[in-house]
Amino acid sequence: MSTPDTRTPAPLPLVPLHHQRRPLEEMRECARSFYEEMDRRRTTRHFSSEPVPRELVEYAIRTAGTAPSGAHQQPWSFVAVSDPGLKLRIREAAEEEERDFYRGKAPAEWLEALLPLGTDEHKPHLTDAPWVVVLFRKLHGTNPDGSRRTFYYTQESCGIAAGFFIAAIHRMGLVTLTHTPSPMGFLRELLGRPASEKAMLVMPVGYPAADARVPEMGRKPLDEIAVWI
Ligand code: IYR
Repeated sequence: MSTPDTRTPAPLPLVPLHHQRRPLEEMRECARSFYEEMDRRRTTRHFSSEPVPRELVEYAIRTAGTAPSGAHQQPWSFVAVSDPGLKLRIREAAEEEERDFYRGKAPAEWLEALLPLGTDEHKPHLTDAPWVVVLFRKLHGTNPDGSRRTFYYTQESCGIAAGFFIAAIHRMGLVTLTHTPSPMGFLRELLGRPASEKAMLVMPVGYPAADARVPEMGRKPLDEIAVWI
């Protein structure tokens, strides 16, 4: 008798789905109130330095970790930084990259697109915010024998997880911002991540500053973003 090949994965056992069916009226109310809550979310660059308990950031990361991912490979690491010295080093390195970006490296069209938002190379939120959470995308995994394991749809998976994270932060009454210093290679080194991971988003997390401001702008209405066929 041949021994079974333990490397061949078997389908997982199926368990009942826990699904709470709601009356239609309640569904309407949930749909509306969730939309309205998410529509109140704004990206501000003005953070308070008031501390935020680690437990809250843990819940946002737990929530992000509930995101669907390619082949359920969960190709993400969330590195939460509160150490002031490390936040300062992240800020200094990000501002150095951003200086080059804003002073010539970026194509004119890109800088023009950013003008209405008023962004520049100064990133005080990276030291003002009590937490800076860096989302790393796992480019691949490792098999038990040490060989490389391909991960699928890592960009999509991490994008969805980031969305969950942002929604969780908003829902608990905090603010965050998706900062994308470019290039981001310095983060892997500063935060001691392996070569198999690539920094994707830098998200300061905290309370908004008392005088926080946001650009006056709206969102596209439904008929501009939805197509019904
Ligand atoms: N990475 C730069 C530039 C930037 C790019 C986009 I697209 C934005 O929506 C905002 C900023 C920065 O973080 O400032």
